Amino acid sequence: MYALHKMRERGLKTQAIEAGGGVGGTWYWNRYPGARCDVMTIDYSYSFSNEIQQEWTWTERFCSQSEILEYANYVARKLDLFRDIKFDTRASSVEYDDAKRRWRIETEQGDVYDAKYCILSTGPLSVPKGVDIPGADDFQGELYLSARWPHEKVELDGKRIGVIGTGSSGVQIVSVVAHQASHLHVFQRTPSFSLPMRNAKMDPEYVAQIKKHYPAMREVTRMTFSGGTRPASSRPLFSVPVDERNAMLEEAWKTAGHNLLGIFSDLLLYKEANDVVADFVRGKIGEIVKDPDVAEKLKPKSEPIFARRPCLDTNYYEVFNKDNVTLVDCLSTPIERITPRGVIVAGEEIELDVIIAATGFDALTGALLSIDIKGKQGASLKEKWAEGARSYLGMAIQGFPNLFTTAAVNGPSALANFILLNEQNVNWINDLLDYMDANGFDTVEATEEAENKWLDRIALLASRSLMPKANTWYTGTNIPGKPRTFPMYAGGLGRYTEDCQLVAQNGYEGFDFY
Ligand code: N01
Repeated sequence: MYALHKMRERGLKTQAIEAGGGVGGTWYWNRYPGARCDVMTIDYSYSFSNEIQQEWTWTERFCSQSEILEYANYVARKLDLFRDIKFDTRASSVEYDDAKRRWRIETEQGDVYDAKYCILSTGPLSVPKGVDIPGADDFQGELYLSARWPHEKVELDGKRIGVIGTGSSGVQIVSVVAHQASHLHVFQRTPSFSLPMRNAKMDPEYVAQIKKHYPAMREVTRMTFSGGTRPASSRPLFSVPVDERNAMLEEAWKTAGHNLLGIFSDLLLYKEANDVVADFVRGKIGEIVKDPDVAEKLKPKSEPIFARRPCLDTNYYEVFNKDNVTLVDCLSTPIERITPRGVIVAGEEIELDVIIAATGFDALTGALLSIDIKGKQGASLKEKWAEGARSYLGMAIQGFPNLFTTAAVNGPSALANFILLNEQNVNWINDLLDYMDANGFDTVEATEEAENKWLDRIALLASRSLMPKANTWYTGTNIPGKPRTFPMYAGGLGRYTEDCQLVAQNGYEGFDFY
């Protein structure tokens, strides 16, 4: 949406193509019960227009999907974006014409567009993995994918429900549908670390403070690691005396679980420090869940905490104390198959009226590779990325001139506040186009050398982090056959922004212009 606005502002003729039936992306598709953002709304909102940030008022600290979708629609109306967006339209191929030096974009609906520049803002989590369990098509009850939740109301009250998957989506769904189902079976393969969200209504005085100081606050947050107001510390965990450290952990748990990530500096760098926080959270699970056997199964043990994206919940662990909730440990007893009536585990059929699959996404590269993208001399992106994504700054790809990606795989992507990252990317691309106009260039292309150096930088940053150690959508291991890589920039939004600024200051080094 911001790319469309910015490109229109510079006087270009623009056309946006959108697969969904409305704006909002993730928040258009993921309408499942309990869907809510795990970044605070004062951060997860546009900063480029002070008018927008003054006019709009969030009602909660962490907002619901419906409110974020409302916000997206408000921004689209405010900027008059709708007239340039073609909805229900999915790009099928994007091909470079070497002779014309233009992009030919075809859609599944049969449209053909011809463009000098093409910006791909397809998102890191937009291609659902689906249900890769035998028999899924035979199920005669209702089967819903969290990421393709129906627009009409789904009646869940009093039904026998099974939720498959316990990542962020599954955890949010379970926390809500446990109170609706006659019985809920939670099919958990790898347990997630989930932290208390401590959501709350926004206090009007607080809102007034934020609005008064918003522009200055944004200047600071866009140069932080996460791109938000979450605390960050320079203190390594073991530098803090044990009593003080424990008090800090307790305080974070009590006030806002996501603060646990920021109160020490080395949790993603040093396994022993990470273990202390992981043990603390495992201890909390043990305190909350009354049945020790269930508690033990809910405790994540295979990955460092925060190496997978942590979930934020409202009373997730608490629902396992309810008589109508059963945890099925799919690590010891995997789902064998789905039948017309339910799910078979350990040779026994669990009868269900509704199955909700929150099984994740072909993340980071999935959406780009679902389009047949061909660059110079017909070279295909799929082939170029066969061993993993390769781009420069996460915004430009060698061999694909005048094609840009935003908040994409080789940038901070889903590790940063997605809205501010998108703004940074779009502004940077806009400045690059200014530079081209000022110097009479028509075409820009990343060099292979720049791409290699950038990938070395990503690898170096990743090598210092515990994140690549986990099996997760970060590393692509959730999709069978996908190469295992850690393709995101792990240095934080602020440092990434500085890297991009340096490239611009050095005359857009790493790019060829012609
Ligand atoms: O997906 P996931 P998600 N049988 O990949 C399980 C963002 N997000 O949609 O780990 C049984 O994390 C799988 O098990 P395993 C956020 O960035 C944000 O929940 O492969 N289980 C795992 O438990 C998040 O990280 C928000 O062993 C199967 C689960 O399905 C990202 O989206 C809310 C299975 C998938 O978890 C993705 O989250 C929601 C099978 N065959 C999402 N296949 C907020 O802002 C998969 N699983 C709060």
